[in-house]
Amino acid sequence: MTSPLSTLVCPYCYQRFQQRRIMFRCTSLLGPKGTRCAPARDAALSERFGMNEALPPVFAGGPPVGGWRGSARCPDCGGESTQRICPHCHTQLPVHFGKVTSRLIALIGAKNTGKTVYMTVLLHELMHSVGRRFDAAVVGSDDHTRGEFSRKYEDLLYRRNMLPGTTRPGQAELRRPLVFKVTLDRPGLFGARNRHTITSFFDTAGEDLTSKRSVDLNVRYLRGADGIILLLDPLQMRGARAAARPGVRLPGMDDGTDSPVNVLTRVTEVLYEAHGPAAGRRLGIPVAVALSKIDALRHGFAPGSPLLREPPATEPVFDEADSLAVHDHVRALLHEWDGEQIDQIMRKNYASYRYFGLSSLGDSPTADNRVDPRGIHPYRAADPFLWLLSRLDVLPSTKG
Ligand SMILES: Nc1nc2c(ncn2[C@@H]2O[C@H](COP(=O)(O)OP(=O)(O)OP(=O)(O)O)[C@@H](O)[C@H]2O)c(=O)[nH]1
Ligand SMILES: [Mg+2]
Ligand SMILES: [Zn+2]
Ligand SMILES: [Zn+2]
Repeated sequence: MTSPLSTLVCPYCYQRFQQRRIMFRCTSLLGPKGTRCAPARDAALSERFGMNEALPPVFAGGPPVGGWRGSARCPDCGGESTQRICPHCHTQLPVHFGKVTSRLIALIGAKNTGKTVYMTVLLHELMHSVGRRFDAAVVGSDDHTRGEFSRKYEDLLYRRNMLPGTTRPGQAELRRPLVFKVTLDRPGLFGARNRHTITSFFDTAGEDLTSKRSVDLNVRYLRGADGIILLLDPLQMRGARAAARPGVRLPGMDDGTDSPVNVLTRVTEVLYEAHGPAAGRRLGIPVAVALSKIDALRHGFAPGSPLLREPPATEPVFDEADSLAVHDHVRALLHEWDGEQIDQIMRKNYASYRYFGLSSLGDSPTADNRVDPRGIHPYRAADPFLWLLSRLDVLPSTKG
């Protein structure tokens, strides 16, 4: 899979580089030459992620041996280092990066669609119940991810029962994706090659998607992504607002908000620019289109709707038949709530897409926008992610 020439994509900055371009960071320990390399501010990390701490210097690693180089000697102090870093942003790469598959997943959607809540709940689910079902261990793959995820995201939602504020727009450069390693415990089923997968989540600020110019900020993330989860907020669709359960807070439709169709149109343009398929060909990147906040609308669904039942949870495989039933139901809902445009755009431009309906919280937030006292009980939150993994050959699926 990986040859010395193969191109890798950094899970932090989503920029491409070749295996042999991987750099190393000195340890700053006393080296064999009797000197110690002094830490200093790293300009690349500072510019990209606003990280200004003093760190040991970086250096080129030299040609990999047999496609892989796990350590290199610092030219200044002569010390050996195993800290491999991205040549663009200088972030330390996950262990085994370049040897194991990596899947970069961009999470996009208009302002207030529920992206930040969704990312938090999805990862929490993967680390707990869903992880158990698939015999998968999901762990943060670096200190920043582990610290940031539990301190900032999980703590706020799960311990303080508060919902996050608007993700700061225009700062895509400064926000770092959260990077997790998914390890599946069933090598027989999946093939040893795909046992470990590095997944990277980039949570866009909805406001970054309101104009063509600000979408460009996210171009690199969209260009580098292997799969996309596009969240659409039904409560921002005219036809669904009237159908929402009484008492549900409807999201405001101010200047920072944009219609789901406009967001999808812009994202599609960006993807064509990034991937540039031959004229007339559709985009190959798998896109999971998910209606969020389904809890506010489920009361109106006809009995028998697949969005009223729990997804099958017995087999550790992605259930195609169940997923296709949801797909058809969501397509009908899209037509009903938002006209045919979204479905038309998807059909015309994407070779691989699937519709989902989910609720991160399971219940609508309280009047003062806190988690419902009954707690967080997500509904079908993992489905889009599991579908992407099955499309990307990480998980097996049942035939539809
Ligand atoms: N009913 C319901 N409301 C939700 C759910 N998830 C999020 N919300 C509501 O949606 C609001 C926005 O959620 P966020 O996750 O912050 O949305 P976002 O897409 O990250 O927004 P920006 O960062 O501003 O782009 C929350 O404050 C909640 O009121 C859900 O599962 N059900
Ligand atoms: Mg957000
Ligand atoms: Zn050194
Ligand atoms: Zn990078």
